[in-house]
Amino acid sequence: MIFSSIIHEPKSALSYAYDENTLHLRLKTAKGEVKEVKVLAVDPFNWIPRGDGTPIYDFDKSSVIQITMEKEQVTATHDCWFAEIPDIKWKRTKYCFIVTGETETYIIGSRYWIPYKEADSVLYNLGNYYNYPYINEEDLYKAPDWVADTVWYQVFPERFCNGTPEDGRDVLPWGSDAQDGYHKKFGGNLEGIIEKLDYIKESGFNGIYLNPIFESPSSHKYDTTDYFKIDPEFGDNDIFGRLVEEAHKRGIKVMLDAVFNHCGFYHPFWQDVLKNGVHSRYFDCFYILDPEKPLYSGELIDGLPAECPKELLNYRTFAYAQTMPKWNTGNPIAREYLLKVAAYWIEEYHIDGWRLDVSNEISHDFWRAFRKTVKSIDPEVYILGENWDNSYPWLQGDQFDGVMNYEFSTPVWNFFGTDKGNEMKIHGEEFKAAVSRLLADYPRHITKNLFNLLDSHDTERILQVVQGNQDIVKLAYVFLLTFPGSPCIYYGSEIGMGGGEHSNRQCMIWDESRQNRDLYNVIRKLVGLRKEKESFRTENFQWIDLNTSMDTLLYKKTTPEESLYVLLHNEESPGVLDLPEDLQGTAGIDLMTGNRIQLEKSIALTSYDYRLFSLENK
Ligand code: ARE
Repeated sequence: MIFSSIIHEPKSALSYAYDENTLHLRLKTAKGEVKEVKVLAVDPFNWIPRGDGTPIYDFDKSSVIQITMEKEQVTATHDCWFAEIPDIKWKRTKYCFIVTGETETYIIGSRYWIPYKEADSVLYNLGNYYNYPYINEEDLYKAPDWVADTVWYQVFPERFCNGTPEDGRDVLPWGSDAQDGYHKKFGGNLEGIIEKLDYIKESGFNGIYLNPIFESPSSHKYDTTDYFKIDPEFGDNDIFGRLVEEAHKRGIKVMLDAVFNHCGFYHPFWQDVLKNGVHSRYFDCFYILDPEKPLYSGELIDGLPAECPKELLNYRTFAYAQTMPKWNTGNPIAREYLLKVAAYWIEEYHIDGWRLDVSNEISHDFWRAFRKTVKSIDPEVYILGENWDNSYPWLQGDQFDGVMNYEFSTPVWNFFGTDKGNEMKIHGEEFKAAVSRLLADYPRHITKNLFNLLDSHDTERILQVVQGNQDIVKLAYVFLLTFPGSPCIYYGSEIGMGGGEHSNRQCMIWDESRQNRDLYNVIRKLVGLRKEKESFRTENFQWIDLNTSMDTLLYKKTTPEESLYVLLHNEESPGVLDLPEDLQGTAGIDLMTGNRIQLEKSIALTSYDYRLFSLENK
């Protein structure tokens, strides 16, 4: 048995309280090596008097629960086993694993891994059991219930819709520059978003994520001047209040972008530091490297400091952007100020979520204080981090409810992206393994609250990733909208807009004759099905092995009522696929057509084809 491959850790993604009475346990073993895993679980204080009049207590072996674990996922290297320990009413649990390989069985405990013996003294040696000491309610991860049922729409306000084109602002003609720069202004504003709320609603979205809208000199607004004021180019605070009201009337949640890692060059605290140096009361709100040196070198261009080599920077920033001085969130003045911002937009305007910019570079300590502030006002507010990597340290119930799941996006880009320019091109088996690892690396109740996306304002649009192939884009959206977690669609991608990393913020195309309405209708259908069917949303996801060399994948999502089967044929050439025997001859519904079907022995697939079947669970 390859012991070095066996992985388990209490109080991790492999051992966590699912709720106040339930423990989820996972064990990873070398792929293909283990035939069966059982978990023995017990209340560690379950002792009974020996009954011979002596004050001796024996461990009550009859209290031990024995559960055979299910093989939950298979990654590139490991089989991932899962078991749920229910009804832990006394909140304590000790446990160990009984692992059976081809020829041997071992007891896997917290201190020793020993050959299985019938001897009770070994099997019930609690000193070798793993310990989950106590399930405390206040430690539980708990996200708002509405998040898992939300399909988000990301809006980049400057480029979405100009609701007041006649107001005389100095902006470029709408859509006049396909290769738009990040600092050009086309006039998108809040009135425009209000005007398009019916479009957003009719498309099926029930949440909007707005990139920053507070006062700032740039078009992206990630360099904030005033956190309490809507940028005048976008409107004003009253118009924002109306936007939230109109969105809520339509059952649409509103999430804002909190840029708390840094502020903009013209933020008054930073301006005070530039003016008064070490004598400023805000000096320690930032990270100045050498107080004796000037704070920035070079002239101002269009009112902003030019880019300067990082060696010349005399304060910490986002990246090396001189216009983005990093907040010292450990400083009481800075912390109080930012928490006041967080509270203000919830209390005054009833927003439903905060997306946290550059969240992985701000201290856990600040985020714990942030969560306490936000949840004390409204526990239903969604806290979403912008972390680009595995984020379990932020998702243990004391900080974030979810993160932007770029860990989901990356294998999707690598699998559906074509070879051209895609140095990380992967095929079916690697894709399945990467997705399985995602599902095995987060607790199940976290997975369903992650924010899954194919693209955003920081990435190439999905159409660009797949070199303009609209059929492959459909496959990617089928996967996004049937995967566990809250999906988000980036404005314009639903109508087939493309664009690379520096041309992905174009003005929205509202002329339907220039939109890909076929793609839009497929996405709208899938969004509708997702909102209607639990099988689309459930975190119960299983790959089904197909004996094929094609990049054709089949997975199922199971609920008590039905099993959803999703087939993705990520191949340019048509193909004929033999279905697994247990599916042959079964009756179900083709969800894209609504027709009842009888599954045959094999199925003919066209280029970049897909199917969604629903089979009733008898
Ligand atoms: C602009 C240009 C950049 C240029 C930069 C120079 O777009 O090409 O290098 O100026 O200063 C905002 C604007 C950007 C602007 C930036 C700086 O939207 O247009 O860049 O400000 O002025 C990492 C961070 C992640 C960050 C991305 C951009 O981890 O937090 O980089 N994303 C947020 C916002 C951005 C915003 C900022 C931060 C700053 O979403 O829109 O930029 O407030 C890998 C790494 C990630 C990395 C990712 C993307 O996956 O793992 O850590 O994200 O690549 O680079």
